[in-house]
This record gives sequence, C-alpha cells and structure tokens, in this order.
Amino acid sequence: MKHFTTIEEMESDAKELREIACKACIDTWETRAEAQKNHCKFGEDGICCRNCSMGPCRITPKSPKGICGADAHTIAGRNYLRFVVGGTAAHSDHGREICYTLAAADKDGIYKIKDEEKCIRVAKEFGIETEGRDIYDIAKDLALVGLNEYGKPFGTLKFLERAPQERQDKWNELGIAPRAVDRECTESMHMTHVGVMADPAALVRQAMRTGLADGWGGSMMGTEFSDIIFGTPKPVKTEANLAVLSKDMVNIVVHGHDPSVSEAVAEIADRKEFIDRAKAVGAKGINIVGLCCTSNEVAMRHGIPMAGNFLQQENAILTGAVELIVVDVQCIFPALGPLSKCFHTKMITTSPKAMIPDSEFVLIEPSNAEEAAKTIVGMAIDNFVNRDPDRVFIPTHKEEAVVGYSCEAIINELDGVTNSFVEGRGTWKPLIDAIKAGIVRGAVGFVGCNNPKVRSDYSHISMMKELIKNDVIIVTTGCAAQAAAKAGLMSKEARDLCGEGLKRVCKLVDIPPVLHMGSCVDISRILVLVSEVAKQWGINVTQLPVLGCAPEWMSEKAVSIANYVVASGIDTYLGIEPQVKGSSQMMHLITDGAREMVGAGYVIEMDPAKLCAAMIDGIEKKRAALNI
Ligand code: SF4
Ligand code: MSK
Repeated sequence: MKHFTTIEEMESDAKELREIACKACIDTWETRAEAQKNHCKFGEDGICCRNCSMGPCRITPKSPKGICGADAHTIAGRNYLRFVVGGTAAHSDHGREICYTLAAADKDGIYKIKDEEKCIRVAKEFGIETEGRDIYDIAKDLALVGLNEYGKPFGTLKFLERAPQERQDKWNELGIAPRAVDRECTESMHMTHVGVMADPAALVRQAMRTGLADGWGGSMMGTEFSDIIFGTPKPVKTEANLAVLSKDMVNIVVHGHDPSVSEAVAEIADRKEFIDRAKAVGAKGINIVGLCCTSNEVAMRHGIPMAGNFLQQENAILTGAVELIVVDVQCIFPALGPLSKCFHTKMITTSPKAMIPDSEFVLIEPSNAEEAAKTIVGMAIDNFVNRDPDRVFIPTHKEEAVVGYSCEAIINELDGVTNSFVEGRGTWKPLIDAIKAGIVRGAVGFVGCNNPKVRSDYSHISMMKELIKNDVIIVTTGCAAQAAAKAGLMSKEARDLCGEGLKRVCKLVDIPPVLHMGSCVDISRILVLVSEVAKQWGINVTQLPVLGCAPEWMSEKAVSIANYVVASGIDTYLGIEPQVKGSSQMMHLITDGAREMVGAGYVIEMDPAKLCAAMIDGIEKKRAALNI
C-alpha cells in the first residue's frame, strides 16, 4: 500500500520551521497561543457583555444580571447572534464582490464568462430574459439582480427556491426565511443592541435566519457567479503541502478568499512575457501556490498546488522561499506583515477592507485588475535575486490530489456508470441507490478551519480515515479539504483505506473517497447536493444519513455556516465548543432545542474519537429509521 503522509510527519516539518522562527526570535501562532492559553472564562462561556458603556458586565453567581438586567441567557444569545452576523457579513460581502466582478466581465478583459451555460441557467432562475441576448448583457443583468438580493425591500432570497419544499415550509412556519442579506445582518445588530431582544430562543431563530442568508444567499451567489466567470470546477490533479514551493522558481503565494484577485495574478504569471522575465533573473519560471480558501479556488479550477491551510500560513514564509505573498480578504494573520520583514518576502494587500501593517498595498478591483496583477507579478520576479539560499528550508512532504468536484462534476462522474440506465443520467440516483443498498452507509460534509485549541489537522485526518473505513463518503471544503489533500485522502490510492463498499463505489465511479468541493463559500454546493438528493429520493433532508462536521473550526464564518447547515436540516458535529456554555438555555437551544425547531442541531464533543463514533452512530440511526 502507498505511504500516506502521517500527521507526525507534518508535525515534524512544522517543528523544523518553528525552530527557524525561534532562532530568528520571530513569534509564531504556537508561541502566541502559549502566551494566550489562559483564555478569559467569561469570554469562553459567552457571558461577558460590552454592548453598552454601562458595562462591560460579566455574569457570576454573585452578579447574575448585567446593569440593564440582561441575564446569562440573553447575553450569551446576543453574543452568539453577533458571531453569526460577522460570518454572514464576511461570506456575503465576498459574494457581493463577485457580483461586481461579474458586472465588469468583458470578452476583451481579464474577467470573461467561462461558463455560458451556467450563466444562462442561473439567469433564467433569477427571471432574466436570455433568449437571443449577448451573454455579457445577460451577465450584467444577473449581477444587478444578484446585488439587489443584498438590499431588496420585499420578499425573500431567490435561491431559497432551490431548497426542498418541506424546508421552505418549515422556514416560513418559523419565520426564518431570510429576506435581503444586508437586512438580516442589520436587523441582527439591532436586535442585539442594548435594550432590544432579550429572549434567547428568538436570538437563536434570528441566528438561523442570518445564517440562511449566508448559505442560500451571499455564499451561493459567490459560488455560482464565480463558476460563471472563472469556470465550473472539473476534476483536476494537483499537489498539497509546503513541498509544492519550488527552490528554483519565483514563488508567489496567493492567500485569502476572493478568486477575482488570485485568478488575475495566476493568469498574468502564466504569460510568456512574465515567464521570460523570471528566467532572465535566474529562475526556472513562476510557481503560483495557494493558502487557505484562495488555494481551494485556484486548485479546483487550474490545478494550482495547495501550499497549506490556515495554521500553515506563517510556515510558508518561514521556508525563506517565498518571493511574494498576495492577499485579499479573510483568514489572513496580521502576523504575516512583520514576519515577511524578517525574510526577503514581499507582502501585498489588495483590498481596502484588509490592510495590514508592514505590507504594501496594491489595489485590485475589476477596472484595474490586469494592470495591478502585472505590477504584483513583476514585483515578485524582481525580488527573486534577494532570496538567500542559505535561509531556504522547504519540507519534503507533499501528496497528490484530485480536486474540483463541483455538483456538476460529480453528476458527470456518476453518469459514467449509468450509461445503461438512461433514466438515471444527470441525477443523483446512483449515489442514492448505493446508500439505500448500504454499500455506502452515508455521507459527511467536512468543513472548517484549524484551531490551536486542538492538535492541528489531527481531528480532520483521523476522523476522515475512520469514516471512509466505515464506508462513509466525504465531501469537503475549506481548510478541512486541504488537510485531507495533505494526507493523501484525495488521491485515488486512498481507496485502499476504505471499507469494501466504498472502495467498490470509488473504483466504479473513478473518484477518491474524499471529494474536494471548494472553498468556504462553496459549502453552498453541499446545500445544493443534499437538497437534490433529498428531492430525488423523495424524503426530507432531516431523514438522510448525511451529517455535517467541523472538528477544528475557529471563525465567525464557521458559526454562520453551522447555522445554515442545521437550519437546512443537517445535524452538525462540532469539535470546538461554541462560546455559549455559560447559559444552560443557549446550550439547549443549539442542540436539542434546534432539533425540536428545525429537525437538526449540534452535537458537541472535544474528543475526536468520540465525536467520530457519535457520527457513525448518528448515520446508523438515520438508516435504521429509514429501514435501510
Ligand atoms: Fe451590561 Fe446590559 Fe450594557 Fe450589556 S447591555 S453591557 S449587560 S448594561
Ligand atoms: S479559510 S474560515 S480558516 S476554513 Fe476559508 Fe480555512 Fe476556516 Fe478560513
């Protein structure tokens, strides 16, 4: 059997890089986490309120209420909702930027329409006339209708109609069908202002509504419109881990989330003129690699290698081999600026929303993207001569991966095995049949970040291995997806780690057992997949043997995601506790209380082995309830 990179090997690489930092007296997330390790208990439990200047108020047995009379349940509920708003705002603002990129698409510009079929399909869904019209005119109208979804005065979000009728009815019955995206964010901030909402159950309902505005609104537009501009992903080979950095090429790291930036940089770096410039300074060429979700975006559309996930961002610079790191928005450590100054690395920020001390700012927006990307790639090339070969240490571990499994791509692969069943073509029927027959026991959507509170990537990798061994197929996005890629779980050889049933299915369909579906916003793909499976099976989403899991989550976006996944009917297993423990009512509301409301809730367990066992048990219980 092939050797798969182990977590210990990854940790040994990280240790060597940490020693480089230590010798140079540079701090890293490990040293900072150590210094921060006694976290504020009030913050952890969600019972510190600083929503007005009469406070901050902290809840203790001796002072069970804030000055205004808010108790632990109100305070934890308000803090929880504000956390969700942060996530929804970030994802949805990303989606809004993609709307502007779509509006600026031009057949002679750097942003073109690569998936015309999808552009027409989504435009029709949005009620836009498409017959006999130029594709760029359709795209502009689509972008405008999309932008209107953020602030329209009446109605609910258009993409909600993609959900099964039972879910739409449930959201209407509970009053949580999201209206305009910005309205839900604003209303949530209003509700959590001093002297407004004090009922924790209502705060949890609004958290779901706001999360749904992310998943079925901002994120879904981000995904669909990105596909239209940059192409809907298809399976493509790539490699993952820091060893994808090259010792003799100009290394440019793209980091963040918005593909408008990374696509422009990647396209310019691919031009002969720039490759020749790189050769003229002694490099063998230009090597673009990705970090975090930007990496997922460019890997699944171009096979651009994935240098690593969230907690590897400093390690990339510590290799001493990075000429330039260009970032857009989200999940970018401010630590990267000062760190880059300790090496020859240039750090470039590109968004007015994310400026970082000790970096240079080069604005990238649709009107100047080509010129700005040329400037940035040129800066990287010019910087190659400043690399100090004596300070270069690139770890050797990397793994091959097949990535780019959009829903369209998975259906296409399934069609490969349904040639003889005409009625199954273009549908999820082969997957449904395999689950009904028990060859595949169920599916898990693995998402989320890394978090210094747990061993980095250990939960992702150990749990995925255990699940595929138990014939559970995995779809994954974000930093969880990169963990899988680094461990070789997205290679076809990973079939050898599967139970007999899943192994057979993966061989037949010619897929790895862990399917890469993209970046954080692309969890919207998982919503579409699960909804379509439920519709075609003829059961409710809550009945499917399908679960969500975020074992190492850390960001506000992750809590927004968890809310829309749960409200969409999928039980979600968390390996990090949400910060509401100081309220028994909130703990109930996000677990069993949510199950009473929407048929799904959180399961929270810090031990990955126990969490995984609970998931397998959860899948088997859903199967038993279906009599399969
Ligand atoms: Fe204290 Fe109430 Fe103000 Fe919060 S809103 S800081 S609990 S007085
Ligand atoms: S990048 S939100 S650390 S998945 Fe999307 Fe990774 Fe989490 Fe950021």
